[in-house]
Amino acid sequence: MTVKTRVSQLIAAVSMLMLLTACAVSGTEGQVSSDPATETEEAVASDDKLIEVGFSQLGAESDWRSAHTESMKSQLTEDKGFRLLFEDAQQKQANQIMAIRTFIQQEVDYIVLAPVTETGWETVLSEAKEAGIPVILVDRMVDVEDDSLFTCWVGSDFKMEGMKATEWLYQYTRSAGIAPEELHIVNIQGTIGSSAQIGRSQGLREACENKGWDLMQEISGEFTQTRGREVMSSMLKLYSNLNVVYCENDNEALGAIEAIEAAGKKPGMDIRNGEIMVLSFDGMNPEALQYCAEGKIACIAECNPDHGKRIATLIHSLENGEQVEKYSYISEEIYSGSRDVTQLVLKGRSYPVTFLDSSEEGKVDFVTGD
Ligand code: GZL
Repeated sequence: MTVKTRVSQLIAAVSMLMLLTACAVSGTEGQVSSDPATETEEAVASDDKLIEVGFSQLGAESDWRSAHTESMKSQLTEDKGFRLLFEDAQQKQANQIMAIRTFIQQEVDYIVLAPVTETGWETVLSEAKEAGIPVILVDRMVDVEDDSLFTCWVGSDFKMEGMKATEWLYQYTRSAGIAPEELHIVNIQGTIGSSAQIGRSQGLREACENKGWDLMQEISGEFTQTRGREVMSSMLKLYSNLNVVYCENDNEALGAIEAIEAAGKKPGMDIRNGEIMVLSFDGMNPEALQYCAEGKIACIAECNPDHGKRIATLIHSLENGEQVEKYSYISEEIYSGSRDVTQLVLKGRSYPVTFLDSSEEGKVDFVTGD
């Protein structure tokens, strides 16, 4: 190999090295950059098009929560114009507050918060407001004096969910000729202080007050199957006359059913013959839906986790300078395997019951009443 050849090879290698270095610096690997400055501006410009959203999700405690996270992640995507920064707080408010402060330091365009409980948010939401970052609440609510601390909220009417479940119980027991004083109820509550627990518990308390039902005890199952099983086991030991358990989500209901069966009792609709009626919320867990179709769970008040599309639309509207609704309620059904109750009328509005059929093992058909 002549010296000349080696030199020309060396020059070619050095030139390629310089070219690659120029590309790597401007962040445009693989594209030949004629002018690094222009490339950088273009690179920054394309990044600028993405709306940066910091989302503090409260945890991963239930099937509903997993579905909710999936709904948000499937909509806040780059092809829809978003860069999503996701933080799971493992059901600890301190972790959510830390996440929000990090989002503020990162100067995100929007903060989305699914608050684990309603109180204790004034300080950190004021910091976001001072930083000029709009906060959108999703799922649960915060209890603040100044509602300018959040731009808008998307979620469920939890008290209405409780009213649906208890109205279904009232209609069912009336059609079965079961007197109000025959019902002896325990409430396995969700995370104490969360909007879902507050609303659902309120719905039950008012129904017991108005209908003359015996509400023997309220105790938190923390929205988990394990805790639901543990507290139900204790309730069965405490109350021999327990015949209705109101579970504030499906995971607790599955746990309660495990405890009922472990105690040699039967979950079902025939409370006159010793069965224990299970009421539940969410409708996201396949096993719970199957149980509802079979009558092991008497009814499920749906809680719709599909907030992602609504949140994405709200953010795009805000980006366009449009006014948005402060509160957006998501529509929800009531499910049962029993056809004894076909519709509920609450606050002047009719809610048809959606019947669940389990024609083949593991498959549930949703049959709308109308
Ligand atoms: C309801 C949501 C509740 C669900 C539970 O919107 O906050 O939290 O009902 C979940 O399953 O854990």
